[in-house]
Amino acid sequence: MNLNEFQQKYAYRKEINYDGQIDLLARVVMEQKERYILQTINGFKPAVVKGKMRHEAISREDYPAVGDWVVLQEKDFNDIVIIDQVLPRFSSIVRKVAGLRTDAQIVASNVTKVFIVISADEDLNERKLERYLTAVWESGASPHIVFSKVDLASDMDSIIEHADSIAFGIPLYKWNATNEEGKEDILANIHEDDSVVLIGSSGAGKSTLINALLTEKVLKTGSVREDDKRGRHTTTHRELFNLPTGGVIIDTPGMRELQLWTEDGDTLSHTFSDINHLIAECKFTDCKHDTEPDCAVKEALETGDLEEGRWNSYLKLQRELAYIERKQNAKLATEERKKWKKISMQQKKNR
Ligand SMILES: Nc1nc2c(ncn2[C@@H]2O[C@H](COP(=O)(O)OP(=O)(O)OP(=O)(O)O)[C@@H](O)[C@H]2O)c(=O)[nH]1
Ligand SMILES: [Zn+2]
Repeated sequence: MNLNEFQQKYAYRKEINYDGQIDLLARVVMEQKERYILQTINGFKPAVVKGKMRHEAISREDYPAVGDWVVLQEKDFNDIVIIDQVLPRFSSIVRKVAGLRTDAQIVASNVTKVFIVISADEDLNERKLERYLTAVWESGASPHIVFSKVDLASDMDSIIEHADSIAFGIPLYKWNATNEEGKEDILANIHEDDSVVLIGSSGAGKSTLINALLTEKVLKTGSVREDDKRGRHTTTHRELFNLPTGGVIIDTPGMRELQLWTEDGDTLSHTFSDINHLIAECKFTDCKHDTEPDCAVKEALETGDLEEGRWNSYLKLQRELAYIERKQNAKLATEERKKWKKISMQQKKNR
């Protein structure tokens, strides 16, 4: 990659707040026991953090994580490069590590979109979906839902309808690995500056989907070759993959363990299926739970069956969802305008 390409690809990304030397910028594509592989302007390079960073680190979060943008210590690097600083994270997927005190391990950072993969061959598990959604909102990324195995679904329409009722306008996709139907739809929503992760139950079809998105050329079993000091080749399993159509997919071992705590109901407290059930009991389907008669929510608030605080956090989540949706719509509108501008410019040229 030459400097210009590198600059095009990385330097103008909105989440990076960096105005230093562009060729010192790199991204962490793998981490293993404080040893890192970086994607640099000169290709993939092994790296370590500078001594000062190690001495000053208080928690695991102070160390680089896969997806991090880092600044290198010096320009002319050859063997092992030194990481001088980790740029502030735009979002992070965190796994709580049980120990003497709860430590947080960042399993992926600077993620823009999380695709929640759910198998369509079984009934939708509301609580599980809500937990996943909450985990994604907490990370700072925005959720997307992929229904996999649609070839095995008995009633796809009702699953979509059901999901829509829980996931309020979050983008939904249908994916069938047997004929790759739905792939273009998903790829069209992973843009040049997106960093995407997939979460979901074991067996939901995440690996299958990742492989399909990456295409045969970049199969995720593919590894990075790097030269060590003696010029020998060593191979390492990468955890950040460039999509041929732009954007990257991050798939770390920690992501796989994430599903364990997301599926364990105790670790997340803000799930709202009880409220969804209440709302279903309101007399009017478009009840605003304000002045309407026979409002199940107001009744539950009065009797204390529903806590005020819980209702407020539900409303907050809804506002966040609405905000993201508006943002997404605005982005779509901008893209649409750009497309039309391009077309009309071309037409002028052709005149
Ligand atoms: N019929 C059908 N089978 C699928 C589809 N997608 C995945 N599978 C199968 O489902 C099984 C599990 O898929 P994986 O991609 O390994 O699932 P995973 O989510 O990566 O699972 P973990 O690695 O355990 O987290 C495999 O046997 C796949 O071949 C699909 O769209 N249709
Ligand atoms: Zn109501």
